[in-house]
Amino acid sequence: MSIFNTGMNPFKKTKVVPIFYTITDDYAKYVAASIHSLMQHANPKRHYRVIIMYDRLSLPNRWRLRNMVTKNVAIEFHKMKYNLYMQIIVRYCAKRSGSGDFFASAVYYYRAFIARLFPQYDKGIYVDSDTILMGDIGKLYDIELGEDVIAARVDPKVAMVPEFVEYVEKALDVPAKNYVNSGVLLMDLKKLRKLHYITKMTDLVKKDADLVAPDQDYLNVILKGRIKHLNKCWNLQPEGEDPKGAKLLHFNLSKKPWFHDDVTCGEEFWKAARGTGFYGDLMRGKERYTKKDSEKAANQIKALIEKARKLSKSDEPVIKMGN
Ligand SMILES: [Mn+2]
Repeated sequence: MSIFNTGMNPFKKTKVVPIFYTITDDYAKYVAASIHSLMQHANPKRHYRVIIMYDRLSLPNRWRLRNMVTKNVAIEFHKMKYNLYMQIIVRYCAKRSGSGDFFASAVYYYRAFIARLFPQYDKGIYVDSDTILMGDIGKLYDIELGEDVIAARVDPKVAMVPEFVEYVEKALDVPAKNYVNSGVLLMDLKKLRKLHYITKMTDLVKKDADLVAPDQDYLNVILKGRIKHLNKCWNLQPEGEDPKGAKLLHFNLSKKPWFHDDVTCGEEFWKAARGTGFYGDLMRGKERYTKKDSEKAANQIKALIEKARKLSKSDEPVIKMGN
């Protein structure tokens, strides 16, 4: 039978699906669970490549992660270099950290470099480490972006907190109904390159504005009007949402299942973690987690809300795209 009468493009399906994670040593044990869940739901007929962008990831941890490789899911590492763009970001992060702002860490910005650092790919997926796959990530990759530059889910945490709604609308000039969460991104890397995304972002970073979720705020401002909205099943945040039909769980801005017992869908995390070499580390981490740590995490979220409240008082947007 000819390949031309199957109604499908036979070449498209054989394309490797690139999935990017960005981590430091602290995240290795969580990303292992996410990658394991990805492997368990991968289509055996397709090929996937997990690319871990990192800084300060020990050799033993790289070994342990690399050992997870399967027949159709490759694992690669990419060490971040401190080029001029990174220097701008690191300087900004150093200045902003210590203000209860746990987002002011350079690792959050690595996803912005994917298009520039990986010219061999035209399309790619970025996934946060605090996630568990419940379906085949290849299906996310197959979503057509059309004219849009990326696809992401409208951030459900924003609608839950009036201070956040006010913040994104006033301080960022982005309608709350359009503001997306950057924890799961389907990216047209060609378009991001053409846009010079990284230059645009560092130009904004240089303005040194105080922000609630910097990398995510920049993404929303720079790509305003050019973001396709993903179905919530691809970034389902179990705390306060019905997890039925979820293809990807994201433990975003909530109690983490690796620290707490009473987390919705927490068992899915532990199920995935059990198949990795990090299970013992995770158990020990949970045992060591104290009430004080838990209070600290809750206070960080409170501090973010307070910051959002303050910043939304400004008459002008806090950041704007320069002309
Ligand atoms: Mn996250």
